[in-house]
Amino acid sequence: MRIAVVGATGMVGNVMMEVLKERSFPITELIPVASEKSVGKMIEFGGLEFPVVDLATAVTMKPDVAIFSAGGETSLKWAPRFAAVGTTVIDNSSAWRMDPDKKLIIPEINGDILTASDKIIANPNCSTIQLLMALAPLHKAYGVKRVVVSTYQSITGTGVKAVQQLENERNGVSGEMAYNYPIDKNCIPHCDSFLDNGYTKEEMKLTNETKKILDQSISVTATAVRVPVVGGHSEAVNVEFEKEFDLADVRKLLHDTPGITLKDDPTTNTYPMPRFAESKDDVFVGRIRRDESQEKTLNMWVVADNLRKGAATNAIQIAELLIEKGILVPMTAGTHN
Ligand code: 2RA
Repeated sequence: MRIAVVGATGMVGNVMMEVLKERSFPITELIPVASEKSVGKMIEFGGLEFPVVDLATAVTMKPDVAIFSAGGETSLKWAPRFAAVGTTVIDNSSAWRMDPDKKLIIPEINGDILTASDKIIANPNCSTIQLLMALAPLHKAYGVKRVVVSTYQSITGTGVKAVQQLENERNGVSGEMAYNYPIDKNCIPHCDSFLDNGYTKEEMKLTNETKKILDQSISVTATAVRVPVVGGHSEAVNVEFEKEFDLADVRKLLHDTPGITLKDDPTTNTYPMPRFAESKDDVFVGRIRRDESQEKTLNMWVVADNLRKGAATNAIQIAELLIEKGILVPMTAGTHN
């Protein structure tokens, strides 16, 4: 498979390469794509070295699949150009997520709707992926009616500049600011930009993407907060169901769901934490307890590495599913030289 990684030198791009290697994705040729300043740089992959190219060059190389993590503007402009030469695009930006003609996919939840006509496929937002991985099995069993979610989002969701800002602040060094305020010893209730309704884009992604992927009837209200953490995003989730539930059944359901690891035992101080989710692909669920203030409602705590299942791994799992379904096949047989 000839695969292009667009945004190869960025934080998610690097994780994508790691995950492709870890999962032995069937690659015959890697096409690392980045901005002009990185063109020509050699990227090691599977014992070989591949030169970074720019977008225009990458399109002419006709990759079988291109996984984008290079911002919405780049996706809007270049995804259609790759699709026009036969490439299947899996895009990690928000550009195509709410496009009515594009599919928004978490393989374990709605991967079965993919068809050969899907040439641009959207990867959901990281906080949506981990939330819905926990909600999907419960929705099937009890019908989710309403979700109230507060997120505690890692600075890695913002990128290298934010990680550098925290490091500088901890070392007492001044430097470029990724945020309007210090992030060290602070929480910033502002992820992405504000909208007219008083929510941020990040908060409305949770609402809109939940409706598109799981069920239009589900009500979601979110508060997205940036915290000085690097291992992953955490979410405090309050879920009201249509039907009554038994807590033991809920725990068993989550325990038995592929892609979910239950870490839930207050007697041994067992619960998920981002520090221990880092570099793992599962979504970790714990602190499951009935909401005693309202019937048919529970609270839970959901943690995942936002760069892996929240971005790179989910995108690569989509590509793997397309291969499994016989939808994604190499455009040119044999190895690419
Ligand atoms: C964030 N989910 O955490 C967004 C983008 N990765 O900032």
